[in-house]
Amino acid sequence: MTTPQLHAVVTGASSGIGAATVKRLIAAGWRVTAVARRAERLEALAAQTGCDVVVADITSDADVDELAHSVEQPVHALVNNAGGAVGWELIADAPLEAWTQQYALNVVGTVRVTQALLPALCDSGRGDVVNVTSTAGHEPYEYGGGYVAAKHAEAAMTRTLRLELTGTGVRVIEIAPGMVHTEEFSLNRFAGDGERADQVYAGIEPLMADDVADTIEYALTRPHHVNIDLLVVRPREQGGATKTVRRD
Ligand code: 8X3
Repeated sequence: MTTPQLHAVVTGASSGIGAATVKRLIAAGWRVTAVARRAERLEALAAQTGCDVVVADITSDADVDELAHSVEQPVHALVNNAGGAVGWELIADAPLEAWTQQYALNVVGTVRVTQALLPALCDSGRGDVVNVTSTAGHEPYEYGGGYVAAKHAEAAMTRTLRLELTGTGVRVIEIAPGMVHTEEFSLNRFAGDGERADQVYAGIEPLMADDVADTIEYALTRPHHVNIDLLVVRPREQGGATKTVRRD
Protein backbone atom coordinates (compact mmCIF):
# COMPACT_ATOMS: atom_id res chain seq x y z
CA MET A 1 0.00 0.00 0.00
CA THR A 2 1.47 3.41 -0.91
CA THR A 3 1.51 6.15 1.74
CA PRO A 4 -0.68 9.10 0.74
CA GLN A 5 1.20 12.35 0.13
CA LEU A 6 1.13 14.69 3.11
CA HIS A 7 0.03 18.29 2.60
CA ALA A 8 1.31 21.28 4.56
CA VAL A 9 0.17 24.90 4.53
CA VAL A 10 2.99 27.34 5.35
CA THR A 11 2.32 31.01 6.13
CA GLY A 12 4.84 33.79 5.72
CA ALA A 13 6.19 31.73 2.84
CA SER A 14 7.46 34.49 0.56
CA SER A 15 10.89 34.70 2.22
CA GLY A 16 13.07 33.59 5.13
CA ILE A 17 12.04 30.67 7.34
CA GLY A 18 8.73 30.22 5.51
CA ALA A 19 10.29 29.89 2.06
CA ALA A 20 13.02 27.61 3.43
CA THR A 21 10.34 25.41 5.03
CA VAL A 22 8.46 25.16 1.74
CA LYS A 23 11.65 24.04 -0.02
CA ARG A 24 12.51 21.47 2.65
CA LEU A 25 9.05 19.94 2.82
CA ILE A 26 8.77 19.72 -0.97
CA ALA A 27 12.19 18.03 -1.08
CA ALA A 28 10.93 15.59 1.57
CA GLY A 29 7.99 14.64 -0.66
CA TRP A 30 5.23 16.79 0.83
CA ARG A 31 2.73 18.75 -1.13
CA VAL A 32 2.90 22.36 0.13
CA THR A 33 0.58 25.34 -0.13
CA ALA A 34 2.61 28.50 0.37
CA VAL A 35 0.73 31.48 1.79
CA ALA A 36 1.89 35.10 1.84
CA ARG A 37 0.84 38.59 0.80
CA ARG A 38 3.32 39.05 -2.05
CA ALA A 39 2.10 37.28 -5.18
CA GLU A 40 5.26 37.78 -7.23
CA ARG A 41 7.50 36.19 -4.64
CA LEU A 42 5.08 33.28 -4.25
CA GLU A 43 5.00 32.74 -8.00
CA ALA A 44 8.81 32.61 -8.07
CA LEU A 45 8.78 30.08 -5.22
CA ALA A 46 6.16 28.02 -7.05
CA ALA A 47 8.26 28.04 -10.23
CA GLN A 48 11.29 26.92 -8.22
CA THR A 49 9.65 24.26 -6.04
CA GLY A 50 6.31 23.25 -7.52
CA CYS A 51 4.39 24.39 -4.44
CA ASP A 52 0.80 25.63 -4.64
CA VAL A 53 0.24 29.22 -3.65
CA VAL A 54 -2.48 31.28 -2.00
CA VAL A 55 -2.04 35.04 -1.75
CA ALA A 56 -3.42 36.08 1.64
CA ASP A 57 -2.79 38.50 4.48
CA ILE A 58 -3.23 36.65 7.78
CA THR A 59 -4.50 39.82 9.44
CA SER A 60 -7.51 39.86 7.09
CA ASP A 61 -10.67 37.87 7.94
CA ALA A 62 -11.71 37.84 4.27
CA ASP A 63 -8.33 36.59 3.02
CA VAL A 64 -8.16 33.81 5.59
CA ASP A 65 -11.78 32.75 4.87
CA GLU A 66 -10.83 32.54 1.21
CA LEU A 67 -7.72 30.51 2.10
CA ALA A 68 -9.84 28.03 4.07
CA HIS A 69 -12.25 27.65 1.16
CA SER A 70 -9.68 27.42 -1.61
CA VAL A 71 -7.04 25.19 -0.04
CA GLU A 72 -7.16 21.62 -1.25
CA GLN A 73 -7.85 18.98 1.35
CA PRO A 74 -6.64 16.99 3.11
CA VAL A 75 -4.41 19.36 5.07
CA HIS A 76 -2.07 17.50 7.42
CA ALA A 77 0.06 20.35 8.74
CA LEU A 78 -0.22 24.07 9.29
CA VAL A 79 3.06 25.91 9.81
CA ASN A 80 2.20 29.28 11.35
CA ASN A 81 5.38 31.09 10.45
CA ALA A 82 4.10 34.57 9.49
CA GLY A 83 5.09 37.11 12.11
CA GLY A 84 7.64 39.75 12.85
CA ALA A 85 9.02 42.57 14.94
CA VAL A 86 8.36 46.28 14.58
CA GLY A 87 10.59 48.84 16.26
CA TRP A 88 13.31 48.97 18.88
CA GLU A 89 12.22 51.14 21.80
CA LEU A 90 11.95 51.14 25.54
CA ILE A 91 8.40 50.41 26.69
CA ALA A 92 8.26 53.97 28.04
CA ASP A 93 8.69 55.35 24.53
CA ALA A 94 7.19 52.73 22.20
CA PRO A 95 4.35 53.75 19.90
CA LEU A 96 1.23 51.83 20.92
CA GLU A 97 0.48 51.30 17.27
CA ALA A 98 3.56 49.09 17.01
CA TRP A 99 2.35 47.03 19.98
CA THR A 100 -1.07 46.61 18.39
CA GLN A 101 0.46 45.71 15.04
CA GLN A 102 2.75 43.07 16.53
CA TYR A 103 -0.08 41.51 18.55
CA ALA A 104 -2.37 41.50 15.50
CA LEU A 105 0.23 39.76 13.35
CA ASN A 106 1.97 37.35 15.71
CA VAL A 107 -0.95 36.38 17.96
CA VAL A 108 -4.34 37.15 16.39
CA GLY A 109 -3.11 36.33 12.88
CA THR A 110 -1.84 32.94 14.04
CA VAL A 111 -5.12 32.23 15.83
CA ARG A 112 -7.12 33.33 12.76
CA VAL A 113 -5.37 30.89 10.42
CA THR A 114 -5.45 28.12 13.02
CA GLN A 115 -9.21 28.50 13.54
CA ALA A 116 -9.78 28.50 9.78
CA LEU A 117 -7.78 25.34 9.08
CA LEU A 118 -8.45 23.36 12.24
CA PRO A 119 -11.47 21.51 10.82
CA ALA A 120 -9.35 20.34 7.86
CA LEU A 121 -6.47 19.36 10.16
CA CYS A 122 -8.84 17.31 12.35
CA ASP A 123 -10.46 15.70 9.27
CA SER A 124 -7.05 14.66 7.93
CA GLY A 125 -6.73 12.08 10.70
CA ARG A 126 -3.16 13.21 11.55
CA GLY A 127 -2.97 16.97 11.88
CA ASP A 128 -0.08 19.15 13.02
CA VAL A 129 -0.02 22.80 14.05
CA VAL A 130 3.52 24.21 14.13
CA ASN A 131 3.83 27.68 15.60
CA VAL A 132 7.11 29.42 14.89
CA THR A 133 7.48 31.71 17.89
CA SER A 134 10.86 33.00 19.10
CA THR A 135 13.21 32.85 22.04
CA ALA A 136 11.60 36.26 22.67
CA GLY A 137 8.53 34.26 23.67
CA HIS A 138 10.48 32.81 26.59
CA GLU A 139 12.99 35.47 27.65
CA PRO A 140 12.50 39.22 27.74
CA TYR A 141 15.04 41.72 26.45
CA GLU A 142 15.13 45.49 26.62
CA TYR A 143 14.00 47.54 23.63
CA GLY A 144 11.99 44.65 22.24
CA GLY A 145 9.03 44.86 24.63
CA GLY A 146 6.24 44.80 22.07
CA TYR A 147 7.71 41.80 20.27
CA VAL A 148 8.61 40.03 23.53
CA ALA A 149 5.04 40.48 24.80
CA ALA A 150 3.47 39.31 21.53
CA LYS A 151 5.74 36.25 21.33
CA HIS A 152 5.06 35.37 25.00
CA ALA A 153 1.35 35.55 24.15
CA GLU A 154 1.83 33.37 21.07
CA ALA A 155 3.77 30.81 23.13
CA ALA A 156 1.05 30.81 25.81
CA MET A 157 -1.61 30.41 23.14
CA THR A 158 0.31 27.46 21.71
CA ARG A 159 0.41 25.70 25.09
CA THR A 160 -3.29 26.35 25.64
CA LEU A 161 -4.14 25.00 22.19
CA ARG A 162 -2.16 21.84 22.92
CA LEU A 163 -4.24 21.23 26.05
CA GLU A 164 -7.45 21.89 24.15
CA LEU A 165 -6.56 19.55 21.27
CA THR A 166 -5.22 16.70 23.38
CA GLY A 167 -7.05 13.56 22.31
CA THR A 168 -8.05 14.86 18.88
CA GLY A 169 -5.02 13.43 17.07
CA VAL A 170 -3.71 16.92 16.26
CA ARG A 171 -0.19 17.68 17.51
CA VAL A 172 0.72 21.20 18.59
CA ILE A 173 4.40 22.03 18.18
CA GLU A 174 6.32 25.19 19.03
CA ILE A 175 9.62 26.07 17.36
CA ALA A 176 11.35 28.98 19.12
CA PRO A 177 14.33 30.34 17.18
CA GLY A 178 16.89 32.82 18.45
CA MET A 179 18.88 35.00 16.07
CA VAL A 180 18.20 34.03 12.48
CA HIS A 181 19.77 36.04 9.68
CA THR A 182 16.97 36.39 7.17
CA GLU A 183 16.78 39.08 4.54
CA GLU A 184 13.83 40.79 6.20
CA PHE A 185 13.40 40.22 9.96
CA SER A 186 15.77 42.90 11.22
CA LEU A 187 15.17 45.18 8.23
CA ASN A 188 11.48 45.27 9.18
CA ARG A 189 12.31 45.80 12.84
CA PHE A 190 14.54 48.76 12.00
CA ALA A 191 12.22 50.26 9.37
CA GLY A 192 14.49 49.44 6.42
CA ASP A 193 17.78 50.58 7.97
CA GLY A 194 20.13 47.98 6.45
CA GLU A 195 23.19 49.03 8.44
CA ARG A 196 21.43 48.58 11.78
CA ALA A 197 19.95 45.32 10.58
CA ASP A 198 23.39 43.96 9.63
CA GLN A 199 24.85 44.96 13.02
CA VAL A 200 22.49 42.47 14.71
CA TYR A 201 24.45 39.60 13.15
CA ALA A 202 27.95 41.13 13.22
CA GLY A 203 30.71 38.96 14.64
CA ILE A 204 28.67 35.80 15.09
CA GLU A 205 27.53 32.98 12.87
CA PRO A 206 23.77 33.36 13.12
CA LEU A 207 21.22 30.73 12.28
CA MET A 208 20.07 30.77 8.68
CA ALA A 209 16.48 30.24 7.60
CA ASP A 210 17.23 26.68 6.55
CA ASP A 211 18.53 25.81 10.04
CA VAL A 212 15.07 26.58 11.40
CA ALA A 213 13.30 24.87 8.50
CA ASP A 214 15.38 21.81 9.39
CA THR A 215 13.95 21.78 12.93
CA ILE A 216 10.41 22.22 11.57
CA GLU A 217 10.90 19.28 9.23
CA TYR A 218 12.34 17.25 12.12
CA ALA A 219 9.35 17.91 14.37
CA LEU A 220 6.86 17.20 11.59
CA THR A 221 8.48 13.95 10.58
CA ARG A 222 8.60 12.25 14.00
CA PRO A 223 6.23 9.30 14.29
CA HIS A 224 2.80 10.82 14.85
CA HIS A 225 2.46 9.63 18.45
CA VAL A 226 5.51 11.81 19.31
CA ASN A 227 4.72 15.47 20.03
CA ILE A 228 7.70 17.84 20.13
CA ASP A 229 6.13 20.41 22.47
CA LEU A 230 8.89 23.00 22.23
CA LEU A 231 12.12 23.15 20.32
CA VAL A 232 14.42 26.10 21.13
CA VAL A 233 17.18 26.70 18.61
CA ARG A 234 19.82 29.42 18.65
CA PRO A 235 23.27 30.20 17.31
CA ARG A 236 26.06 28.77 19.45
CA GLU A 237 27.36 32.24 20.32
CA GLN A 238 23.97 33.39 21.63
CA GLY A 239 23.86 31.99 25.15
CA GLY A 240 20.64 33.80 25.94
CA ALA A 241 18.49 36.66 24.71
CA THR A 242 20.79 39.18 26.39
CA LYS A 243 24.12 37.38 25.95
CA THR A 244 25.85 37.20 22.59
CA VAL A 245 29.62 36.79 22.30
CA ARG A 246 30.96 38.38 19.13
CA ARG A 247 34.33 38.16 17.39
CA ASP A 248 36.13 41.50 17.12
C1 8X3 B 1 13.83 36.62 16.59
C2 8X3 B 1 14.82 36.41 17.66
O1 8X3 B 1 16.43 37.48 19.29
O2 8X3 B 1 15.42 38.95 17.65
O3 8X3 B 1 12.60 36.11 16.90
O4 8X3 B 1 14.10 38.12 19.45
S1 8X3 B 1 15.19 37.81 18.53
